[in-house]
Amino acid sequence: MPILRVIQGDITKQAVDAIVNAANTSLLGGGGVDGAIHRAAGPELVFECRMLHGCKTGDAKLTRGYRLPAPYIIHAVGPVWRGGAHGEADLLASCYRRSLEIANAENLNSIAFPNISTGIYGYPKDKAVEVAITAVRNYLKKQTSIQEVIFVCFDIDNLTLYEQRLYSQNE
Ligand code: AR6
Repeated sequence: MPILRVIQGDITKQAVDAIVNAANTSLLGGGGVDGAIHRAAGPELVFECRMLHGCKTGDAKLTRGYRLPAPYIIHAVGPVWRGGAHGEADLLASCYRRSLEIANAENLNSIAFPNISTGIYGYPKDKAVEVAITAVRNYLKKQTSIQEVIFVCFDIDNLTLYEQRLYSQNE
């Protein structure tokens, strides 16, 4: 059974096979974790992103990691929170599932996720943690190359929510 872990930190520093970016549909960079990833990966990243012609909400696309310790970046586009009745939970779950599918297709072993949509896109953190962990656990029931999934929390609120949710029901 693959390992699920939570840590507090900066996802750009993680030495895993792929880090996931919380991108927007243009894939051309932005603020938050997206800005941090583009700064750390270097200017080559946006050149590769330009060739991808954007990405739909709920989907994800792969690039190289350039100057990051991680060799790959999976750019996922989370939903903007609009009250919860606009398919937000399905779209957020789809981000996690598609990212894992892409990692598996590349035969990767380890992947690190940020807390997609819980910053600028305003998804309530307590609701997002449920969607994220459920989607990842459901995906990992299948045969997959992935051995380790790390949830990298930047803020203490998310860290606390993930620790409660993962370590109270994991064992
Ligand atoms: N490492 C890990 N997590 C981080 C880091 C980091 N270096 N920096 C921020 N976070 P956000 P969204 C956390 O706003 O809500 C961009 O402009 C942060 O605390 O980055 O999906 C894109 O281009 C929060 O928990 O992404 C889009 O336009 C989480 O990352 C839009 O923001 C996500 O916050 C996407 O909004």
